[in-house]
Amino acid sequence: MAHTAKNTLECLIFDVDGTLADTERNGHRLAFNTAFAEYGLNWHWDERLYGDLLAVTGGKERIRHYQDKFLGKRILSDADIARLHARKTEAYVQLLQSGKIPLRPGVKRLIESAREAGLTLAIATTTTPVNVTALLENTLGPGSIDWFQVIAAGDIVSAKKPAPDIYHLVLKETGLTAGQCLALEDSRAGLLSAVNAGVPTLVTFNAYTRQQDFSEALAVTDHLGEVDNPCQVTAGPTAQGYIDLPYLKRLVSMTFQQGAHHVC
Ligand code: XBP
Ligand code: MG
Repeated sequence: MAHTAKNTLECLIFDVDGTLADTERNGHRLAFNTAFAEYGLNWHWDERLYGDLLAVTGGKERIRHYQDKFLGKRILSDADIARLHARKTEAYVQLLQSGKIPLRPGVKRLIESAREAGLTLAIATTTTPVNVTALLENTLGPGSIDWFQVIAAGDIVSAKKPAPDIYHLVLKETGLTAGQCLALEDSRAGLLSAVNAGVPTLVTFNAYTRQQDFSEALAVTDHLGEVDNPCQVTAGPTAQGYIDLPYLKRLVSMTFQQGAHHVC
């Protein structure tokens, strides 16, 4: 017999890059360029090129893709890429420590209200684990990493987003079902990763991702909004200026306890 019970929200799963903060254009991109210059490579990823390169998730994978698809020759071995990427990570963490990359509107508010309500918090991201710690500690404060029950990040899974592996890992480690969770993502790759693990998803797009297809999302908005900085919901139920917990609970209650459907 078919299951028709509605799902109840127990956990928010946050993507990091582009969702918690606008980390790509003036964060990761600059750190890649710093590492390239230090390694004597005359590579420079401008804003536009970087937008194209974001189609590939993961920094090491992005460098490999750049030399294979854009330069058409293999200049760096995988070991060289790993060393270069380690330097990029250091440069990126330094940028975060300078405090120049703030959280996006509404992120702190939503995380704080989820904590007050006793919801589980988790992270599902492609980026390197130390980057997550540095972002959280430099925006939400020391110790904020401990607010998250699970931090699933980087090479912990072999297949990065859009593969669902990172979401499967979060579900396994929280012991929750996909329908008890809501993912917050900013990109098509992130959305596919979540929905292919069965996790209902809200998309907060940004300048790099606004044109992407988010048709599988329960709701799409330009950001989470604040009282004095209302968000614009472009798909899904309308919000009164900002996305709050009652709104997200409503979204999840629109879904039913049944198997995940797969989107390609
Ligand atoms: C984020 C990424 C990451 C960062 C770089 O994707 O693609 O690769 O750009 O991080 P998502 P690393 O937001 O979907 O998780 O260089 O540490 O890999
Ligand atoms: Mg993202």
